[in-house]
Amino acid sequence: MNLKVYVLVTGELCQGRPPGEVVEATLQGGASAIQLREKNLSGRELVDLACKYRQLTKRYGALFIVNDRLDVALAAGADGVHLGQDDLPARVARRLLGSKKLIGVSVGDVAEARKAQADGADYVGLGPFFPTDSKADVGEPVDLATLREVKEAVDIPVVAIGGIKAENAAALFAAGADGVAVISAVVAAPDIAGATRRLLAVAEGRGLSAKGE
Ligand code: TZP
Ligand code: MG
Repeated sequence: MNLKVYVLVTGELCQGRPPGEVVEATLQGGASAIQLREKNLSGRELVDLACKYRQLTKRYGALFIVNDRLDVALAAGADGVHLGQDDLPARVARRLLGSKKLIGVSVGDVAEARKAQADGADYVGLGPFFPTDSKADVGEPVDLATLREVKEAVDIPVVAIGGIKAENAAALFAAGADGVAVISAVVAAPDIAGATRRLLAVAEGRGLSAKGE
């Protein structure tokens, strides 16, 4: 499961560009996973978009995860679903999805991470590490010490989230993050593929160069 550069795509944050084009551009830049994250679309709109993202991610060999909506994930043949602390419990989602689909759970501390793993999660998203405008009610900030503790506490991959960009991601990987999940650093970037390449370079320990390659 490659979650090194995990891009959450929310149409409203794509600066007027069609979300399908944004997904393709980030895949061209090397995104390893894409999440459909929409809070204001109808079920029908979500399924249409999810089927589009499914085709694109398949073509590029990337994972495809749907936020919140297990029904949409199943309808589109996504690889899995991502759930917050107030969504369907992971244990219930696991029962409904069976063993083959991925379940990600948002956590903010060690206790939530342990519970997510016990409930059948395949990875946790830990954050927010830095201030973000992309999510309201984002919860208490998480620090690098907590990241190290969560890495010790669970065996599943830990993906860092919240205000992450190429310039601040290295410390997270150094502290053990298996990946970084980003919205604005990629989907709002003027050069979406370039922004993705720069994050991938940091994830792979190649640092930042002028061209991000
Ligand atoms: N969960 C915690 S912070 C966050 C989510 C979905 C938003 C991340 O967005 P950005 O733009 O990368 O800060
Ligand atoms: Mg949610």
